[in-house]
Amino acid sequence: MAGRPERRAEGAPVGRRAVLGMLGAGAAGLAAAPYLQRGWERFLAAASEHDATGLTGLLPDPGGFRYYSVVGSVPEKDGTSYRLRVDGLVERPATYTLGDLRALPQTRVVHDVLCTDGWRVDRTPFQGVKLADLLDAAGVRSPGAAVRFTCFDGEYTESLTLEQARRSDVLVALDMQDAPITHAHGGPVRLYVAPMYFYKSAKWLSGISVTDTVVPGYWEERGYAVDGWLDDADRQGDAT
Ligand SMILES: Nc1nc2c(c(=O)[nH]1)N[C@H]1C(S)=C(S)[C@@H](COP(=O)(O)O)O[C@H]1N2
Ligand SMILES: [Mo]
Repeated sequence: MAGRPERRAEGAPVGRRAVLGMLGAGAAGLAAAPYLQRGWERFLAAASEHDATGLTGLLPDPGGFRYYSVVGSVPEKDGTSYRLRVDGLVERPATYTLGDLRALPQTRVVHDVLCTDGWRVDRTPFQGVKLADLLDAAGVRSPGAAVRFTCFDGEYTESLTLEQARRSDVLVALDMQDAPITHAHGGPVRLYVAPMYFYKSAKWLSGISVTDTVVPGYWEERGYAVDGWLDDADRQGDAT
């Protein structure tokens, strides 16, 4: 879909159950809820993205992942051009290169990945720097209570409370399935929030800003729950 989804009218919250219910209705449900439709990544054939075409099964779908982007094209960043900015309500704002992030202690988390669209990839390893470590290095200052994430696609945003952000299964991820994260999957650096639906895991991460309140992210402004907990969220990802 080329266009951006319509923005929902204010004051009409849609709970996660309601959203999942609509998604459960499949293509018909989506057609009835245009604001939930995706901006599918255009560099892949539209057919590979859309079960409604019936072609998905004919196309390679390595590892069971789909590729999502809310914009048509995203610049590629590498070890030379990539930067991650940490700022907002912190004592020590910082800018990290990919090399800086690789040099920090790495944590590996294995958890099931679930998208609200219904697909899942079980036991997926992600590895990178604990978000908590970057927040500690920056020194959160009062009245910091939440974290806002921005992306170098220029559109997508996400958010977590500070408490959620400090969980040990929330990573600034550099590797996925034990290899550097590819551009299509949000590389070189994406967020990985293991205990929540995959929409919380912002791809192409470029900014981490500490804020005083939770600022709803891209899909959250369009009806998704701000707290994207999986049903088994209590089970932390196994750090190895
Ligand atoms: N920047 C950005 N991050 C994003 C998205 C997106 O469109 N843009 N989609 C989200 C959704 S809904 C899902 S399911 C996952 C998909 O990740 P993948 O494309 O690596 O499978 O990324 C999440 N992070
Ligand atoms: Mo998703």
